[in-house]
Order: sequence, then structure tokens, then C-alpha cells
Amino acid sequence: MYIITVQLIHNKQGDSHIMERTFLMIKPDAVQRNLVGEIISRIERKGLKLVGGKFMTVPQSLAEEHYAEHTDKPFYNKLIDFITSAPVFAMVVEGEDAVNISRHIIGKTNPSEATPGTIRGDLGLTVGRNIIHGSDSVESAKKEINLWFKAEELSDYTGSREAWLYE
Ligand code: DAT
Ligand code: MG
Repeated sequence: MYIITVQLIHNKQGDSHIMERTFLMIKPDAVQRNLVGEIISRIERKGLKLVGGKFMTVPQSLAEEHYAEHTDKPFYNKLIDFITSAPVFAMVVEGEDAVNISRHIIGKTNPSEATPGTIRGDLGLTVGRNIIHGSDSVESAKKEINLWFKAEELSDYTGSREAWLYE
């Protein structure tokens, strides 16, 4: 079943904003380092709303499909070995501009270049152990959400704090 990832929302004044969903995955290194709570806490504090989540060991086929764009890269085999080596926590979060905002709070791919204050900048050291994945565009988010989650695993609900997050 196809999952909606972008939705136009109208408030009482008739203004509209675009709500997006994006796919995030806390990687095996962060799970092993007991950072799941810390990371989810940062995402929640930013105002992004959790609409789905699951703790799982990634099957080889899912890892290969998820990282299909990197098949030809020299680090591909190590990347697949790493992501399938121990459990991950996969999530879908929702919010205005969620794809962009989550990439910002995650920080640059290489933690050695990621700004302090970002998840990778604060918690990671090396590119092969960079803590978390986040979809890089609305298109990838759509693809990745559909790859990792079934429609019935995601919840549609209005957060009680939304009037304090959006005009
Ligand atoms: P991102 O995860 O920021 O979207 P990406 O899509 O370019 O980055 O790469 C996917 C993952 O592959 C990345 O999170 C870590 C790994 N990776 C990327 N570049 C690498 C490199 N030069 N050496 C080792 N691993 C790398
Ligand atoms: Mg990427």
C-alpha cells in the first residue's frame, strides 16, 4: 500500500503549510552505545512527531535495497556488513519541512566535519560509524518509508502541542 509522505495542512486562519514525513534509522553503533533514548529525545525536542518506530535486525536484502545507490562505492560492502551486524531502531517522523530539518539536526555525513550541536557532531567520530541515517530528499523519504514500513505500522494523529509548534 502506498504511504502518504507530504500533506497540505490548513490552520484556522486559512494559512497552509506542508507537512512531510521522513525516514530515520538509528544505526547499530548508536544502539550498542545506548544512545537510542538520547537521539529520540533530540528529535522529539525539536518538535518532530514520531508516527512509527521499530527495533529490528536488518535483513541483508533490505540493507541492499536501502543502500542501492551506493552499490559501486568502495565502502559498500563494509556499509552493508555494518548495518546488518546488530539491531537498529527505524522511525518515521512528521513535521513541517521534516526532511530538511532532520538532515540539519543529524549533521554532515562525516562526524569529523559535522557541526557540534548536531547528532553526528556531538556523538560520532568516524564516517563508518555515524550514528543515524536520515532520508536526503522528499523523494528518498517516500521510497524509504515504503521500503521499511507497512501503512498499518504508521499512526495518523494530531499532536496536542501542534498549536505551539506551527502558526
Ligand atoms: P548520508 O548517510 O549522510 O546520507 P551517504 O548517503 O553519502 O551519506 O552515505 C551513506 C552511508 O555510507 C553514510 O551514512 C556512511 C557511509 N559512507 C559514506 N561515505 C563514506 C566513506 N567515504 N567511507 C566510508 N563510509 C562512507
Ligand atoms: Mg544518504
